[in-house]
Amino acid sequence: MFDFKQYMKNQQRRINEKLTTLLSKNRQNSRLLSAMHYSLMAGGKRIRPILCISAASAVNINHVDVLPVACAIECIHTYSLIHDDLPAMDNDDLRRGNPTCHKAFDEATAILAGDALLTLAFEILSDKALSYLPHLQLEIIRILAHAAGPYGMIEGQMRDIASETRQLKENELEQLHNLKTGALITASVNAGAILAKATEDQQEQLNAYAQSIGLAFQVIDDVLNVKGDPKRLGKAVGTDTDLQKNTYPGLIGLDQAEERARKLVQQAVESVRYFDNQAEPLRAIANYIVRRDH
Ligand code: GRG
Repeated sequence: MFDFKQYMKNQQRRINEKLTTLLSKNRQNSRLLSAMHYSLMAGGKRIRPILCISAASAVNINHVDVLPVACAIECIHTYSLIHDDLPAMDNDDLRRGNPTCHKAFDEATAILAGDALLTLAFEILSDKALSYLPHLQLEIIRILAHAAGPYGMIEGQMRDIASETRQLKENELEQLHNLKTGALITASVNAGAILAKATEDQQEQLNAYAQSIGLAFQVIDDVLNVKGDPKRLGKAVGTDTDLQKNTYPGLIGLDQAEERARKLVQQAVESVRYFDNQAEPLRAIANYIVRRDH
């Protein structure tokens, strides 16, 4: 029987150890590295890097070591959270139960820590010491840049901000969520699959899996912003309503939003039906996404 809790714990430990080595040099003397470390090691769930690792294992258990790529993805994710919390964006004081980066340090340091995590990610990804085939390494760099950039997460964030003053239609909200949250989640799965040399069919199935969980993840994020426990979430709730954000509960109601997330997770699990037991972590992560309380 697959032990999901233990699996997550083991993967989180591996990721945390690797992130620490990637960032350790002379941190004490550097305000910038301290701020990067502060946000990177603040207790995130590591869902995206674990998805990358799990997708690679689903394709080939003896896969190449994707841990550096997984860690680079977490750097990109952490940068996006630091910048999202800034006064010019969501202006949040708490993240993962701790003061946000700009509160713990200052605004300029937080901007620079985010910038530095993003650029560090691409330094890690392009390291020539990595043992990947060069054309695969280049392809994952392209996929992650695309997902994080103006055709992915940043465009999603732009639409999120621009739509605060008007009601979106459901298809517009879905597109926004797919860009803001889904793109990096999908790229995490696809990067793992590509490095493990997935066939075209496997890549398509994993891509479908990732798109479904990417949207489900954001729908549940919207739901938690309405009915989550602030202590468990480590941040305030009700902020989407205060900022007049377009959300699934706001658009289709809380129950319908939860139902939509459940359906998406069923679709995700269905997408990986031809994979064997090695895809158990992917199935368990999909189910965890609708059950999660933080
Ligand atoms: C500022 C360029 C830029 C982009 C920001 C991802 C994003 C775009 C903003 C984050 C805002 C937000 C709350 C989005 C909802 C989905 C999401 C990314 C939640 C946080 O991810 P988790 O739950 O966080 O994986 P942890 O803390 O576990 O790492």
